[in-house]
Amino acid sequence: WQEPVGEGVVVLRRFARNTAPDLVQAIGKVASKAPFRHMVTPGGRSMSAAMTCAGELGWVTDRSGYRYQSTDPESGLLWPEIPESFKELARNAAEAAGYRGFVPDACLINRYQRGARMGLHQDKDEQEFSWPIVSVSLGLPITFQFGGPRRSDKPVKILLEHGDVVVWGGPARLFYHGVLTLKAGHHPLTGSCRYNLTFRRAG
Ligand code: MD5
Ligand code: FE
Repeated sequence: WQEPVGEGVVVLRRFARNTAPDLVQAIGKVASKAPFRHMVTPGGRSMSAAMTCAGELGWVTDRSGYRYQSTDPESGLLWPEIPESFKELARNAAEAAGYRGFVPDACLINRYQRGARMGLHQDKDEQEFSWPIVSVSLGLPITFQFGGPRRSDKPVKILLEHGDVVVWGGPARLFYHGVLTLKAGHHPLTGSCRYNLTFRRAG
C-alpha cells in the first residue's frame, strides 16, 4: 500500500523489514573497507551525518565541492562493490514503484547518531534525473522533510521508520528535502543510530 505524499513519490512502508538484518550486516562489511567519516562541505563545515559509499561511483564533498568519484578519498581505493542484498532490494523497490530494470551505480550510506541532521537540499550532482532515487531507512525513526522545487516551498513532515523504502522519481526527484535532528533512542538492530541507504544512477 502507499500514501499520497507527492507526485512521483512512492512510499513502501516496511518494504525492507525482512531483509534488514542482512542489510545491516552488509553495511558493516562495506564500512570495514571504507569507514564512515564526517565529510566537509565546500563552506568548511563537517557534516553531522557520517557517510560511506559503495558502487562504481561514490558521492563525496570537501572544500572544493560536491561530486561523484570512483575512489575513496581517504584510501585512494575503489569504493567497495554494492552488496547483492542491496542491489536486489533496490531493483525490487524500484519495480514496485513502476521502474523496471533499475541498476544503481552508486549507493550512499548515511549514518545518523543522536543530534545528526541534514538540512534542506536538492540531489543534483547526478548526470541525469530520469531514474529515481531509492532510499531505505534502517534503525531509529526520523522526521523527514519533503519540500518542493524551490527552497522556500514549505516542507511536509513524514516519519520514516525502520524498513521504510521511498522511491523518489518524477518531479520529486529534484525537490528540496532534509531530515530533522535524530533523537536519542535504541533500536534492536542498529543500536543508537539510523542508517539511510540511497541508490542512484549517478554516471
Ligand atoms: C536520508 N538522504 O534520509 C535522505 C534520504 C541524501 C539524503 O537526502 O542526499 O543522502 S534520500 C531522500 C530524497 C532523495 C531525492 C529526492 C527527495 C528525497 N525528495 O524529493 O524529497 O538520509
Ligand atoms: Fe538528498
